[in-house]
Formats: sequence, C-alpha cells, structure tokens
Amino acid sequence: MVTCAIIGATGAVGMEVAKCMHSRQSTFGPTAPALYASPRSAGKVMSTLYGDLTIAAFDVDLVNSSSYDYIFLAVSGSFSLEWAEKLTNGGKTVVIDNSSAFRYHDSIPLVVPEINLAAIGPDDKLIANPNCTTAIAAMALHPIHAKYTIETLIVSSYQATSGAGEPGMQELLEGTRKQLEDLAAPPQPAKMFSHPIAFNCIPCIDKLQDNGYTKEEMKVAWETRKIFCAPDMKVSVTAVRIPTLRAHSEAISIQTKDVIDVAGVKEVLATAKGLVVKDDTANDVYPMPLTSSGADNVEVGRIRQSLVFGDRGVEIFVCGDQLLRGAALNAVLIAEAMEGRKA
Ligand code: 11C
Repeated sequence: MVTCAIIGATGAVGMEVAKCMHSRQSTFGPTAPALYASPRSAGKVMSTLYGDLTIAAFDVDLVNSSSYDYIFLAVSGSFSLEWAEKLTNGGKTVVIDNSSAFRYHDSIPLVVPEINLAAIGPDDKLIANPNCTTAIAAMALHPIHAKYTIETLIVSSYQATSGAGEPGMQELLEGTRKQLEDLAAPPQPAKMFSHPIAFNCIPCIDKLQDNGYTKEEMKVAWETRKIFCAPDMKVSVTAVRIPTLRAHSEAISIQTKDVIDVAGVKEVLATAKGLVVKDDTANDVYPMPLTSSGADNVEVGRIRQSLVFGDRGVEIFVCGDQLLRGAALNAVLIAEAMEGRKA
C-alpha cells in the first residue's frame, strides 16, 4: 500500500494536497495522508475529505520512522532547505518540495508532469515543484514552444492573494469588508503584503533583485528556461498582486523562431493536456480568475497575432488556479506519475 504525508498540512497548499489526492482518487487516494505541522497545530483535528485527521508535530525522526513512500512539503524555503534531503530517508521516500529551495539546483528535477516528466531519473528522490506563475504559464506555452520554438516571452501577471497563503486571502477579505463598512476610512494596514491589497494592485512580489526585477519575476524566467530546456530563451516579467482570491492570470507576448499563426496555435492548444481553450471574445468567452478558480485545467484565450512581432508572434491570456496547477495538483500529479512508472 502506498503511503504519504503532508508536511505543512494546515497551510492553503497543504490542505489542497489532501483534497486533490482524494478528489482524484489518485494512487494515494484510498489511504489518508499523515498530516504534520508546527508544534502550534499539534493535536488539532483537521476535517478532510478522508474524515477527521489529527495533526502531529513535525519531527524528522518521527516522520522517517514511518517510511512514507511520498512526502509533500508545503512549507517555507528555509524549512525545506533544512529538512528536505533528510526526509528522503536514505532513499526510501520521494520528497516533492513546493518551495523554491531546490528549483535552481542542476541535479534536482523541476517538473511539470505534462511537460518534462522525463527529467526525473530512476534514482531521484527529491523533486522540485515550480512557482505557480511559472507552472500556469508553462501549460499553455509548452505546446506552442514544441511547435514553433519560443525565443522571447514578455509576461505581465495578475496574481491572486492565495500566493501569500491563507493569511493573504484573509487579508483581502477583511480589508475589503472593513473598507465597505466605511469607504472614507483609511485602508486596513497591510500585514502579508507591502501595501493594502483591497481595492489596490501592487506591482512588486517578493524581494527586489539587483537587476531591478523582483524574485517572483526572475523565478518565472529561471524556471521556464529550466523546464523547457531552453537556456537562451529571453524572458521578461512584471509580476503584480491583485485583489482576487486564488487564480493567477497572465498576459503573455510570445515571439517565435518559426512563422506562427492563430489557427495553428489554437489547433495545438486544443489537444494539449491540462488546458482548456476559452477563446471567443466576441461572445465574452475568455479566461478569468472566477472561472479558473477551483479548476484543474489552465484556461487560455485572447489568442491573437502580435502587432509587434508580426508573423513570428502571438499574444495569449492564461488563468489558472494558483493552489492547484500552481502547487498541489502539480505535486500530486508528479507523485502519481512516479507511482505509475513502477507499475
Ligand atoms: C505568489 N508565486 O503568488 C507566489 C507564491 O515560489 O512557490 C509561490 C512562491 C513560490 O506570491
């Protein structure tokens, strides 16, 4: 019987991993995951689709003594750095890490299963899950890249508050509620973000880098190049936090090596896994956070020939659930695929 654990089980991503496993009836489906979190949450009972599960305090020896087949890490980068390798338990356990701690290590696969499952070698025990903004865009970009070879990407993101976890979503809800009670009152002070997020958008996510881009922006560039094995791809990103709950949106300008046209792009996207084409703008059909929230598939639409790159460019708009494709679903799909390989 396959066994697994979620570490960071009380966070937004951890909770989605348990939901996702259950609703997909994945290879781990029949068995409830073991849940671990900080000592603060130990002993608390979490209501899940598997029933009520009690949370244990994380302790590396305790976890390793259970020799789980898979561990989902939904914790901070510093926690992952400290524990992820130890949790592979001498090769007994596959650890799928949702943080950025190992994504840029050459020897650690960074995986979107529909794209580069082959990056996972038979002996790999630590697998990195990409940043949500990267993974959502990659679902639409990879089929285009495979057919036309993308040379340049210019991305503007519209990122939901779930990127800052459950407290980020609560800050949006609370800030909105309070502001509606008194429109003339000053905005609620920000805790999770650098400024109030209700009725606002914030063009700065994660730390500023020396080149003037933020780390969130550079993650998309570094990770897309690694996942696509395209080290020379030029990628420029502006990442913006907006007051939505859990789906990230991205407007993407694409320049290709080969001549590209809208009909060909639609054809290739229509058959790609994990995507749904919503592209009937005349009838108001296009990707939106409201329709992509809670959905496994990434929505893609507003597909049009580029006015800048001409017959070597198109524009697209994508939306995807940040907690699913951007985190939990991607991680569960990795584990399912690895398990499937054993069969
Ligand atoms: C955000 N993309 O929206 C971030 C959250 O590297 O896994 C995920 C950060 C990461 O704030």
